[in-house]
Amino acid sequence: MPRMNLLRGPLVVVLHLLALSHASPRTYLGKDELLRRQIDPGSLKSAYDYIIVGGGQSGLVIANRLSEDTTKTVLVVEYGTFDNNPSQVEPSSATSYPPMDLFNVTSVPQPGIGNRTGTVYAAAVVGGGSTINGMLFERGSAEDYDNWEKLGNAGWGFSGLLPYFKKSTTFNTPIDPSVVADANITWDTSVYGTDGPIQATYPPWVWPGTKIQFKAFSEVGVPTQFEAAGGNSYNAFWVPSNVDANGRRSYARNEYFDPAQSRPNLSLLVNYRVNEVLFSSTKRAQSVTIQARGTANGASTITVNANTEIVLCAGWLHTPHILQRSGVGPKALLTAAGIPILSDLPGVGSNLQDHPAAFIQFTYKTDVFPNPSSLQTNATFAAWAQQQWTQLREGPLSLTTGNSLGTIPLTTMNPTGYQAIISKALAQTPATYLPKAYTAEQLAGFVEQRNLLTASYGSSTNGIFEIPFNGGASTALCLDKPMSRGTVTLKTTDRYAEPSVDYNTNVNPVDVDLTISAARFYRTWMAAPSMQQLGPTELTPGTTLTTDAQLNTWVSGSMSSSTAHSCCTAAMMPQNLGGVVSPDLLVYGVTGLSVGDISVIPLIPATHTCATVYAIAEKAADLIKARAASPGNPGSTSSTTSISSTTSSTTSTTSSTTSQPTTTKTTTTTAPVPTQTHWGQCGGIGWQGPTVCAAPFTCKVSNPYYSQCL
Ligand SMILES: Cc1cc2nc3c(=O)[nH]c(=O)nc-3n(C[C@H](O)[C@H](O)[C@H](O)COP(=O)(O)OP(=O)(O)OC[C@H]3O[C@@H](n4cnc5c(N)ncnc54)[C@H](O)[C@@H]3O)c2cc1C
Ligand SMILES: *[C@@H]1O[C@H](CO)[C@@H](O)[C@H](O)[C@H]1NC(C)=O
Ligand SMILES: *[C@@H]1O[C@H](CO)[C@@H](O)[C@H](O)[C@H]1NC(C)=O
Ligand SMILES: *[C@@H]1O[C@H](CO)[C@@H](O)[C@H](O)[C@H]1NC(C)=O
Ligand SMILES: *[C@@H]1O[C@H](CO)[C@@H](O)[C@H](O)[C@H]1NC(C)=O
Ligand SMILES: CC(=O)N[C@H]1CO[C@H](CO)[C@@H](O)[C@@H]1O
Repeated sequence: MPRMNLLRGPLVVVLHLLALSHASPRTYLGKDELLRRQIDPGSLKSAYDYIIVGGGQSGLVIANRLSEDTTKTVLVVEYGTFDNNPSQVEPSSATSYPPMDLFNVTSVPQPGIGNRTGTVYAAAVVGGGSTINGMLFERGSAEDYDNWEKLGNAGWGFSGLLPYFKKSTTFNTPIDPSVVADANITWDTSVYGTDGPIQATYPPWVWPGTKIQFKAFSEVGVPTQFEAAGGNSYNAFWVPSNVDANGRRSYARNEYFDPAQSRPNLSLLVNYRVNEVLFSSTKRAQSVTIQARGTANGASTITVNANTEIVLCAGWLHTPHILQRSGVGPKALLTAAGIPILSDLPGVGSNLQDHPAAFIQFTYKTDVFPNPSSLQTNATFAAWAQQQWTQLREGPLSLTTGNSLGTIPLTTMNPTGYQAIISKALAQTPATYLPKAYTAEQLAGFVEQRNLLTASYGSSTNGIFEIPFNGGASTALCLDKPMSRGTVTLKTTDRYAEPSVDYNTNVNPVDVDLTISAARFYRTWMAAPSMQQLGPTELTPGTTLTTDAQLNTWVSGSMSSSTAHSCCTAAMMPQNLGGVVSPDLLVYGVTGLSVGDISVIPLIPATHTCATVYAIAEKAADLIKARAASPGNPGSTSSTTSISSTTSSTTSTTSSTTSQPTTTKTTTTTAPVPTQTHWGQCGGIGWQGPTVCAAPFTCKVSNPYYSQCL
């Protein structure tokens, strides 16, 4: 049992408060922090050595590292602004995403899941996804990254990335040894860095049911890893939260930007959108056009030059969108939009992957106390939990989205059927299930991916489905290695409107087979001997649904497209396989332009993506520094242009610049109301809540990780 300090007296409380104040090396949201280095557009310089497009998670990492060299000037242009709400660094923020920090986009109807649309998760705030995410700080398995290397990317396997995972992170000993001992939480500090910016640890609470679930996993062939972050994130394991010693969010803004913000050579401009990258006659990326947020299409833009390199970090949704607007993308699409083609790269905006998830519901007849439902059903317990948190920063409210995962190999989930699934995948004609626009090169690239994916389906050291658990009975079953591929496409009639997002969720029937395997395996887990003390009872799909056809119907009605892990839309792969960037992250067909964000991932890893994005960005910064230092670098001479305010009809600031006239159409996007509400479980944070709400309350689902009985 985790500690229940119900009898803890006032003296102990005071001592803890003292300890707390001594243990807080950082200041949060104080005067200095609010006076951010946020430059006025009027003080923009005509040129910077580096322009980073997007001050999200990866953009701030790269900005910090490049501005370590005091001879270099760095400008970051970010569409969002600062979120200074103190609640945004509290654990509870892991599960409530403020709409003001997100783009308002909904996917097109998804035929693979009953034509439902889905919420699109893309951050629009300084710090990007790291400012609003669930703080589950997980790395993929070694095989996930080794597959990237096998797709033609030397240096991007697990051993190549591990130094960057370490460089970005510090693991702190959990503050409550009794919780650690009781729950048998284990870790290996050697896979973490000792002075990396992002702080990670285990919060001082574990729901007692979690231990039973770990035991039950071991009874159905899923042993517990001692430490997953060293390349072993398959089977069952603990995952730290990216929080500091006081349980507060540790993220790109406070760990990478704040310490660097006083550097005179680093400038951040917020509330500006990068419209296009402009190129010289030799196709060297030369400048960006930027436009104040909230102004209509055709309003004035500013052109800022980059002497050395422009780095796209606008995320999976907008990095391909900006490339397409800039004339780098699929020829047919650009032609339809009237955009001159600089580099015909069909892969820009395709290869979209995420972890779609199906919601499976059980309930426990004889749950242990306390359990996640206790926060809803027991006012005394809820009051105690609140007191623990506000006075001691301990107890259940210290949890973010959760700290334990099962990431299950297919060979374990479906030992008698996995070979048939592999054979089915390999027998498919790839074009049947891929987006219609796929070229021969892209099809060849997909076949390479499929070979690696099917090998993973047969591997006992790589997970195919994630089962997050925290003592609750229900969960989201997350498909870690989908075969289906989606697209992000510029709207040809309005290139500044949000792009069209088509996940193509489950269009490949192999993905449905995998999900059915996961649902059946969940039943097996719930039937394990140790689980019987809890009395698990299935609610959905429901015990009467057993055949493939019946479960197929359930998957179609239950699955949703995204767990906010969208990626891979400017993939690092050879150009003749449909790739967009080379292993040094430079965009094919032009010079002086690179991508440093989650878009470059070729194959989605079986993990929540935040830690991986830190590693990618750290490695990107090293690659960018190295090429600037090498004598062979073509260098840069944006001699002619200086900053110039322009209107839509005169965006061309130099004759050598290929620019696209802006349209005069006003962008007014009214986001459709998402119809997809099949996420999460009811009542509580993360995966911890009960399944059913006691009358008169009903379940209100807010986002992938959060629902409430209201
Ligand atoms: C709601 C949510 C919950 C998540 N939960 C978890 C979790 O618990 N664990 C985990 O590991 N991962 C989680 N993730 C995933 C992880 O946070 C993201 O994969 C990661 O932050 C992506 O980083 P990025 O740098 O690629 O993009 P982002 O961090 O999204 O940065 C892109 C930035 O570019 C800006 N931008 C876009 N277009 C333009 C433009 N035209 N001009 C200027 N700026 C522009 C955006 O405003 C944004 O700030 C979650 C993500 C979300 C959104
Ligand atoms: C999304 O909508 C919210 C209002 O719900 C708004 O505050 C926010 O600015 C919008 N996001 C963007 C990127 O426009
Ligand atoms: C989805 O929409 C398509 C096209 O409108 C239609 O043919 C199909 O029957 C629909 N599927 C479902 C399950 O409603
Ligand atoms: C604790 O977990 C480790 C694996 O991480 C396992 O080897 C060990 O047996 C566990 N100890 C107990 C008491 O369960
Ligand atoms: C409610 O919580 C209190 C305090 O933790 C506990 O003593 C009591 O047994 C709980 N009641 C039920 C019905 O579980
Ligand atoms: C080019 C430039 O502006 N460099 C400055 C970067 O910041 C350092 C101090 O951190 C200054 O010394 C440099 O002059």
